Amino acid sequence: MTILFSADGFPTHSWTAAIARHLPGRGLAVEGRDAYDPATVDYALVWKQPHGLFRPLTGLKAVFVLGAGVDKVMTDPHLPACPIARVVDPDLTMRMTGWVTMQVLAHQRGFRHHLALQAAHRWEQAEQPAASAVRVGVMGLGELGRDACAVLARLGFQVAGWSRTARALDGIATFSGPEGLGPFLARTDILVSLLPLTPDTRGLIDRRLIDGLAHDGALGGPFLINAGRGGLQVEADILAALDDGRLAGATLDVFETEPLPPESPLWDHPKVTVTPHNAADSDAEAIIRLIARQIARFEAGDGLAHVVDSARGY
Ligand code: NDP
Ligand code: OXD
Repeated sequence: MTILFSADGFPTHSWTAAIARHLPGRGLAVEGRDAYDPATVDYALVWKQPHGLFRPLTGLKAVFVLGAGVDKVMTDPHLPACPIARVVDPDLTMRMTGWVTMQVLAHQRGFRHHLALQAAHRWEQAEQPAASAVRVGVMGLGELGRDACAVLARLGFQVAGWSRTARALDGIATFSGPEGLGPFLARTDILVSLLPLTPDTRGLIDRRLIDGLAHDGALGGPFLINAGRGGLQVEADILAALDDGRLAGATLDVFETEPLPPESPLWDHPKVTVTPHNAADSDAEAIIRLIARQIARFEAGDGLAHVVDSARGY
């Protein structure tokens, strides 16, 4: 019985320590560090695994993705037949909601402008529209999008959401499908993307989408916040819209290429805030605790929660 851990870029020590604490008495192999017999691996814990990793794992019972987004796993040409479960955890959701709320408030309250005034030693009180005058639109009404909507609505924003299938949420205007996208964008001053990357969503945040946003709102122009995946956005279109004023600003946590290359114009753009794909950081303790609960359920015959639908790709 072996647990295989394959998460390039994760601090191995804290993750293997959490595995030892929450899944004691099981064999553990770290991909790239330990030798192991592939036939003995029953569970694989992965983040951005090398494609082909699953192929020799003939006894694999389940795959646990160490994050919420599964795009890298789902594009592996040799996906196993066993269930693939992803992270849905209050710790991750809370981290994302905190980041989204911080960025929405920063745009509504003109935070970048205040930093510039401070740097210039200037005491100036710029006008700030009320939250109730600002329309936030959240793309993706899943585990993360729904929580962000609820908190933003509690702060007084006019909140709407967009999803693939129709959803009803208390106090939130909802839109769905390709036909719902136009009306959703047309009432949005601050667009928040919390979508998964799938063949349907790749490149969605492009010139056409930006032009569909509200340009008559209380903030003087629309803002974009993307914490979904970099593959959702066309960076050349975002830069062009920032430069000619069709976008008033952007906060990006995810990029077409990660790490964001040092020469990217996004780094120095005066209207752009960059964070390094850590809107919701993966906490080893919280995630391994979740996976230990999942394995206990699975071994008791209760099946896994949060299994990825391979046809939908998320
Ligand atoms: P969920 O699977 O719970 O929700 C996904 C939402 O997106 C659903 O509402 C779904 O619609 C909607 N959706 C999917 N495809 C489409 C489409 N073609 N058109 C319209 N809506 C669509 O995911 P989570 O909320 O848990 O996570 C969302 C994403 O956030 C992850 O996939 C990941 O990429 C990203 N993420 C980023 C992190 C970061 O640190 N930057 C951290 C964690 C996650 P429906 O409701 O109809 O199914
Ligand atoms: C992600 C995550 O999907 O960190 O990006 O969970």
